[in-house]
Amino acid sequence: MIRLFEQHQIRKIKELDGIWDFSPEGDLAMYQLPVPGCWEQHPNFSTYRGKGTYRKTIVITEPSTLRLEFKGVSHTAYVYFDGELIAHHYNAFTPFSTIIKQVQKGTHEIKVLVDNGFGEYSALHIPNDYYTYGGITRPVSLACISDTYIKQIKFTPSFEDGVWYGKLDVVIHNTTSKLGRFSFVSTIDHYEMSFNDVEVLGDSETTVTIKQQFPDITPWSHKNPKLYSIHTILSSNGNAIDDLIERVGFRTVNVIGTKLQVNGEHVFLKGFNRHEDYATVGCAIPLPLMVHDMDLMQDMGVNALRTCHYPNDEIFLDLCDERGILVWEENHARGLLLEDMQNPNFDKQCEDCNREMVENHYNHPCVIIWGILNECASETKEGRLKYQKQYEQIKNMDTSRPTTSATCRHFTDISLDLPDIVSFNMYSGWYKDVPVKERNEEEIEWIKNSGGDDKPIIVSELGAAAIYGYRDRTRCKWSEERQADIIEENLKVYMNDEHITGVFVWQFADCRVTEEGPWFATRARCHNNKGVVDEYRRPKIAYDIVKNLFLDKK
Ligand code: ADA
Repeated sequence: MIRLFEQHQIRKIKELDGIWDFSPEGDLAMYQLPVPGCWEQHPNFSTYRGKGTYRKTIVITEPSTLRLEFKGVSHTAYVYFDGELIAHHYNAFTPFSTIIKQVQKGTHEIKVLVDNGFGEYSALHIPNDYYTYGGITRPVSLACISDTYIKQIKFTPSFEDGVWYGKLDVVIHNTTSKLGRFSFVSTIDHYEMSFNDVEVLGDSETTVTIKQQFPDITPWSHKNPKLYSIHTILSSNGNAIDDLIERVGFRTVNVIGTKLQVNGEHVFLKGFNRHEDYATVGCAIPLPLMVHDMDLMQDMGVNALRTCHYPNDEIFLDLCDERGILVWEENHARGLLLEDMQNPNFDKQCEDCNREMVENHYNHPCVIIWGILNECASETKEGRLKYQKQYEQIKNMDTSRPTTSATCRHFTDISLDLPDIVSFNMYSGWYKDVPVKERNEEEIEWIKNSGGDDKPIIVSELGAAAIYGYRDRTRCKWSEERQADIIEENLKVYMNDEHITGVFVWQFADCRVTEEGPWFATRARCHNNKGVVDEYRRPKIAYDIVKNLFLDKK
């Protein structure tokens, strides 16, 4: 499944989910692995870090132009079509696609060389407090497209002088060498947005922008997540040649002083940090387990989610759109020191991730905040310049959403003036036995005097670890009782502080961490054990503590 809704009625598309042949580097043995899937779920590869090759043959029934899209390959992919390299992509958490022209009728081979290794060539996937899995971990689709097709549409809602507007950008890609003239019609509810004469030069893209009023639509909100399908049909000489269906919502997100507003109303975000990680399937979480996670989080009374620390599978964002969950989606980075940020590949790999994240997830009404660079070197001058460059890149792509970054550079951060919202990670009671309330007051005072004054403030992480099933009446650290106590004390302080507009518990579920690097020493079971449920989604005592506090907070 690519999305929770059909995206085409004219374009012929099929999903390449299923069983692919797989062989690890240097091994002639052939395995059959599921796609999407992590190779770690096979007992021979549960800790395999390196390269492997996936293969699948396809049959094309007539000469075609093909569009091959991967929603996620972890973490580096080299894609070959009949032995010819047609695409390369770095980063497990963003999609990529490629056009294959003049494909003849017959049988063809798709081969994907996948690498989840660590090294200087990978600035973002590094040994870390989460696991970098290996495989074609998100869905794959193959479409037969017309030589000129709809590359993407972007829909930007706005509310001006009491009326809803929609700005539509339609990107048309002409893969032929000749200039072409086209028209398109986009329908959304009973409204039409059309353009009758679009000229697209050969081998180029043209973007057409239309803005119009939508007087009687229903806004999208947490309480009433009203979605609209927008169906765009591209025509040439009066014949429909391609189409694209997207789902959108009419909502605005604004920062007004210290307040975060959705549709002009102040919101207090109550949510979890959720890694894409599940005991038996790794990061390739299928829909039923995504829904299970969502049901558990909503049972605990969330209205928000932070996609720590990378862009999520778009199916999960579809689910957030449908359930009215307010999402802080962030680029891929966790805890990179300045020396990590000085990796020669860092800037480009971040730039690519930012672009792919915003371009592909732009239309989701659930995404209300773009986050970057969790706990990276924002206390350094060189690091600040990198933060500044990435905030600017994101704002150049999207001015409709505020930005933020979760810092842990307490009292030393020199970048708090850059984002729209200031966010900090705080583990009072776990890493440091400090009084939560007093420590929070110190933090807020420092933020206000360090560039964060008159901005909304979010506690982007708070929590403690507990080993599932470890009960101890001494309530010692690592017991479920102590985790519940620490989370309870922290939530009570932050949810009753007028300076704070949101909290994200770290974390929803226990997740696997890498054995490489220092993490094994402080991460029993090679897991980050700060979930309120374990990796099998078995609830700890903290589950009901969070549930009671979130449900009580109106
Ligand atoms: C940091 C980091 C998280 C996780 C957490 C922890 O705040 O952002 O990814 O590592 O600490 O568990 O200590």
